[in-house]
Amino acid sequence: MKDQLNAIKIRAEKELSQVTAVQELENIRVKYLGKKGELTSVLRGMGALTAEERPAIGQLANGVRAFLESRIEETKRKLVRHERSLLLQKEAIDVTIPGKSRALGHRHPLSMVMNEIEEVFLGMGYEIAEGPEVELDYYNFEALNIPKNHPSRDVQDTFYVDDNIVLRTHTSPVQIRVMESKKPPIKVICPGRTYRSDEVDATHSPIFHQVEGLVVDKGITMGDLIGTLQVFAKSLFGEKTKVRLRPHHFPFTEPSAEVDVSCWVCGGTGCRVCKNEGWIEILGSGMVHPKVLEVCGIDPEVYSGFAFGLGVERVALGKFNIDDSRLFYENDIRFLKQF
Ligand code: 2NM
Repeated sequence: MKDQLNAIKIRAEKELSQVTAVQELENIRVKYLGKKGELTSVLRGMGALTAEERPAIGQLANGVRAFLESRIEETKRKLVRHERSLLLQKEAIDVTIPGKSRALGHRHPLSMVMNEIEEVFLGMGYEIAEGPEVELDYYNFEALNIPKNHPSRDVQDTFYVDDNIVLRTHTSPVQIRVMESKKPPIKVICPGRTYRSDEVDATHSPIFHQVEGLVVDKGITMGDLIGTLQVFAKSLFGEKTKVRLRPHHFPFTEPSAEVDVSCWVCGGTGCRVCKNEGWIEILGSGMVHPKVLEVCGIDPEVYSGFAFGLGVERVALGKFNIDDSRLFYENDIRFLKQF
């Protein structure tokens, strides 16, 4: 029996030294120390020993069991530690690897120009007004004193939804809505998308953008209009910029004028950008027609006002020296990245 116990000890020790996983270790424990284990069955056979043999063998057997239990515990600790360090290695994150940088976008060049224009007028105390892009014929034409036979009403120029509804051809209908809904003093600009049935080319698009301005109060004069346009032109094109008004005709203003600014490239001496004119046309303007004030419920004997309008694409083309407005709508990142 003594030999049996020593043999078990040697075999178990050898097996323990080769264990590589916690589960294998458990199998060994069951094999030797479990209910039906080898050591257990040897101990069961102790009843057959004589009273003299029993203490020595019992001591030896307990010693083997204690030895195996402690070796199993020790091996288990080693294995757990080893398995944990493997797992940590596998899951290690190298916090020193540089992060992926995200490409940051920016505003569209048309929005940049639009925002810049808005900032100038906000600085002069204007409010921003918005309105529907699908508009009643009444607000887009009728209230603006645009007669039934006016060419801008033709289907060649305007997108009709039905007889009474159009895609707005300018943002002026927003200003009619403002004048209808509030009393002077009125100081608003109306930025937004507008629609005309134009064939697409370098300077035309069926969708484009406008900013229109409107001031109505007692005693507003052409002088106020000119001063306002001067402040605006200098802010957008530089301090040296000059403004020039040429007589013109719009149904909704009287008198009306087209507005030129001195060329922002050559300063007025003449160059390729201004086609040797020294001046570049960017705005339409005038004193709001008495009939327009009247249909909005504003007494033209008491109040007067000025209005102006500009095309955002046109200003952006000039400001950024771009030769084709189709580039604004194609969303080609190589184009947009340049601004
Ligand atoms: C322009 C030129 C001149 C204009 C007039 C009005 C309103 F509503 F007051 F009658 N809004 N915008 C106007 C005047 C627009 O754009 C070239």
